[in-house]
This record gives sequence, structure tokens and C-alpha cells, in this order.
Amino acid sequence: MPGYSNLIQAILEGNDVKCVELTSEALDEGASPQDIVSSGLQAGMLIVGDKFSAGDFFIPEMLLAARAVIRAMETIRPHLSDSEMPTLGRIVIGTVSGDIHDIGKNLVAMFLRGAGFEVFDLGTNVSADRFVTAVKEHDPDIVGMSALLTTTMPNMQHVIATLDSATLLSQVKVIVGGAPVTQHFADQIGADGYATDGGVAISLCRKLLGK
Ligand code: B1M
Repeated sequence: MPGYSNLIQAILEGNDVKCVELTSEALDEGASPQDIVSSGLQAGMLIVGDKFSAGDFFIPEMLLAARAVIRAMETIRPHLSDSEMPTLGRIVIGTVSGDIHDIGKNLVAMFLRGAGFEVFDLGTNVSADRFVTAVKEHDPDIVGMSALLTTTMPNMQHVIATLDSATLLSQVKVIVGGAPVTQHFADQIGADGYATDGGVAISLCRKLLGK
């Protein structure tokens, strides 16, 4: 198996040009696309997520790293059919009903994409019924909800109850986040996990899916 230390280093530097170059070289040398993704791109993004959570990286570094990984993925995509594309799991994400704050949610979605998850972003002001429809449509492993207002936090519980009524809750893990959300609140409403930021969201989703 080829080493991917240079590729991982390029991800840590947020150098998308180098990332694409090293990915193309690895493909030319006969490395399997799946191996490049799991041992190179996803491994690098895992380190980036940990550094972000530890406060060693900030949002700009995280965004550059995620962009580099996403560009490298675009280089790999033509070499694989959709079903062969390695993914850590499928995530439906949205900001709950009544809430139009999306900067944090967009960051989290981008981090998760960069880490190797397939993310379906429903946008903002997403009703419980819309979450249910999206779960039926995309069959995700995880449903992620964001709320920035204390007045919209209760809508997270409503989504969980609606998923339960539709007998869909048992087939997904639910994670929540957003500035006013806490672990205590997540426990209270029966969510499976809570993340303070995009880096924590990556490790939480991996942990919930045993990856
Ligand atoms: Co609004 N706003 N806002 N606002 N706004 C807050 C949230 C507020 C705290 C400001 C304040 O009063 N100090 C306050 C809420 C008070 C409260 O509920 N306790 C507030 C208010 C009151 C309002 C309005 C009601 C104002 C009004 O109209 N009177 C209104 C509500 C509109 C609505 O939603 N219905 C409103 C509107 C807006 C703007 C449209 C102007 C704009 C949003 C633009 C946009 O998002 N496209 C806005 C903004 C920008 C803010 C502040 C200033 C910044 C929010 C932000 O983007 N932070 C905010 C004050 C503040 O937080 N300092 C405020 C940066 C972002 C990277 O952080 O979103 O926390 P954050 O995301 C983090 C983590 O929380 C976490 O990871 C992210 C990355 O690290 N995370 C998750 C987030 N989602 C996650 C999901 C996960 C996991 C982690 O898993 C699924």
C-alpha cells in the first residue's frame, strides 16, 4: 500500500493544487481510488477535524482543507461508479423550522463532506415533515439539525417525535448542534449526539456509525 503522508500533509496545509496533483499521481501509479480516499483523504480530514476541535486550527484552515479534499474527490470521481464511491455514510442536515441561521450549519455540512460523508443539505427553516420526506428519499444514516435561536430549539424535539411517528427514528441516528444547544438539551430530547463544532461533528458521526 502506498504511503499517503505527502497527501495528508497537503490537506493539513489546505493546498488544493498539491492535493489534486498527488491524487492524480497516486492514480497514475495504480493506487486504488478507494484506498486513496480512505487512507489518504479521509485520514487527513480526520486529523484536520481533531486539530479544529483542539483549537489548533480555525475556520479558514478547516475550510481550505475541506476544499482541498473535495477537489481531490472530484479527481477521483470519474474513476468510480456512484456505488463504488467510498463514503463514510449519508447525512441529511438542515436548520430547523422558524430558523434561518445557516452559517454554522453550512460549515458543518462542508466539514462532513470533506471528511467523506455524503451530505444532503435541506437548507434553513426545515419543517419536521420535510425532514421525514428527506429521510424517505435519501435513506440517510444520520439526521443532523441545527438551531441558533432558543425559540426554535424545541422544534428539534418535534422533528424527533415526527420521525418516530413515521417509524423512521429507529433507522437513523440524530445529532444536534448550534450555539444555544447543549449536551443536556440533546439528552433531554432523545438525540443520539451533540456536537459543539464541525470538527466534533466529524468524530461524532464516525463514532455513531462505528467508522
Ligand atoms: Co441572528 N441571532 N437573529 N442573525 N445571529 C443570534 C443567534 C443571537 C444570539 C444574536 C444576539 O442576540 N446576541 C440571537 C439569538 C438569541 C437567542 O435565541 N437566545 C439572534 C436573533 C435574536 C436573531 C433574530 C430574531 C433577530 C431579529 O430579527 N430580531 C433573527 C432571527 C431570524 C430567524 O432565524 N427567524 C436573526 C437573524 C440573523 C441574520 C439573518 C441577520 C443573520 C443570519 C445569517 C445567516 O445565517 N445566513 C444572523 C446572525 C449572523 C447571527 C449571529 C450574529 C451569528 C451566528 C453565526 O453565524 N455564527 C448570532 C450571534 C452569535 O452567535 N454571536 C445571532 C457563526 C457560526 C459559525 O457559528 O452558527 O454557532 P454557529 O455554528 C457553529 C456551532 O454552533 C456548531 O458548529 C458551527 C461551526 O463551528 N453548529 C453545529 C451549528 N450547527 C450545528 C449542527 C450540528 C453540529 C454543530 O450538527 C447537525
